[in-house]
Amino acid sequence: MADTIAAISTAPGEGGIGIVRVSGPESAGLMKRLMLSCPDEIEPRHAYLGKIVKDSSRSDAEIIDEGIFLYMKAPASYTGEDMLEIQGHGSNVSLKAILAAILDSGLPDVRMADPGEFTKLAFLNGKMDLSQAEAVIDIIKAKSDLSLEIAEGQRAGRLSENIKNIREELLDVLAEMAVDIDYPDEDYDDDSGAYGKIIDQLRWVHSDVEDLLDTVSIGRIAREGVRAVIAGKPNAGKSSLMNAILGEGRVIVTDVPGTTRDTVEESASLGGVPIVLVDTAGLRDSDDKVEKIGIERTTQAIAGADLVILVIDGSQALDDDDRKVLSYIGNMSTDHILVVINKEDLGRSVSEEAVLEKLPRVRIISTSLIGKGAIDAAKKVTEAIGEMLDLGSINARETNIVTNERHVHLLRKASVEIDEAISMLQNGEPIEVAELSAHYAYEALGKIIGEEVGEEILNTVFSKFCLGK
Ligand SMILES: Nc1nc2c(ncn2[C@@H]2O[C@H](COP(=O)(O)OP(=O)(O)OP(=O)(O)O)[C@@H](O)[C@H]2O)c(=O)[nH]1
Ligand SMILES: [Mg+2]
Repeated sequence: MADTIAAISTAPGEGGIGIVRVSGPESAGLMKRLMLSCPDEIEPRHAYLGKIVKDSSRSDAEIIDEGIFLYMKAPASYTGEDMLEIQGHGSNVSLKAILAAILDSGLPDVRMADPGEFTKLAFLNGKMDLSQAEAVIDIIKAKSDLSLEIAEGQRAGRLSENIKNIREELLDVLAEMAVDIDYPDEDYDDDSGAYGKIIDQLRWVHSDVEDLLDTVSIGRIAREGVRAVIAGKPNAGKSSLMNAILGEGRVIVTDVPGTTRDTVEESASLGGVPIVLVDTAGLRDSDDKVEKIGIERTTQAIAGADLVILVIDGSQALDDDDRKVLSYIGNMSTDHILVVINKEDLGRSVSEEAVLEKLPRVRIISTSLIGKGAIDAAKKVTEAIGEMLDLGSINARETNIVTNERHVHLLRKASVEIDEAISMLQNGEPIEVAELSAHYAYEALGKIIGEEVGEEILNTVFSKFCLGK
């Protein structure tokens, strides 16, 4: 018989309510043991209010808490097994006491759940496929509206459906290839050359896989956020800009050039899209030991940026330091550069033309980050970032966006194998080898939804879960 597993499912700490969850054949038995005056016939999905005790069979049963008992009968439950939820007050002490009462109940094979074990059971019992199970942890860990939207679509099975459709197309091609292997003499191909039709079909499948792979960069943004690095000469107003966007005095601002000596990271949301803002030490030639290290960190941050916001003090004509910074940024690989000509309130000594001369094709805005101007400036900058990265076009409600590293890896594998199958057929290699490649692609796609995955992969996937889910 299967084990009965139990865990505290709500987050540790104080809360209005807290939930202990149980799954397995002893669920009903545990309800009878822990609920004072529990009815003999328990109605599934009925909320019973009752006293929670260690052992209801004792006349002097000590009351731990009062709460709601909810019993769900297999297969109509999250895990597909019998389940019990005990909802008590959100106190660490009482929840631990309830869990201890379950584990010490003496009922057979009752044990503590492993992290993610409830969801693993749901997968093993066919309640959801693997990509849906993975979406459950993405929902729990979502840090922005966008990542939540993507995860919810995946949980609802939208990615799975997409993958299943691609696999079906591929299965059709595999069947045709098998016919060709079995009856090589039958010339049923059209005139477009041997295997013309099969090659066309494989191309369709390939482009479907590539469509999904095209979403990976947005997926990474949803997961990790856009990395926007604020760079520029000392005293240009970088930290002022960071504070303006965050709407708080997060970093120190002074009129001393070289105030910021280290990179400072902070997360924010741009219309639901996560963004990681990085304030940096001002770029200039320096002999100061600490400042030099800071500048080294600035250059590293710039190298890893999705977008660089270059802040220039517009009240003073460009000097050699400015020109150095402009050339430096101009040599970077990213085309996402936003130039902010700051200190507009002090008059304008830097023209857009002078900037464009060094940095053609960049977007330029001018700001004043002092006083009330800061709110306007922050708005201008965030709007420009949104437009530059085309964040408004992300439609996570209707399209699948691939965020999971495991899925990315498997999609890439499928793409490579299909590509290989196509070239083999084009080069007149035996169809058997091409079929093998197509078959590997089919397998790789299957692994996304959890077909043909081994215990090891399951363990890696579910070990990322928290206890009680
Ligand atoms: N007049 C005016 N002053 C500004 C503006 N933006 C920033 N300042 C001032 O310029 C000085 C430097 O601002 P910071 O934000 O610390 O500049 P920074 O680029 O972070 O400087 P470092 O950390 O030294 O590299 C401060 O005294 C700010 O108040 C602006 O738009 N107008
Ligand atoms: Mg600063």
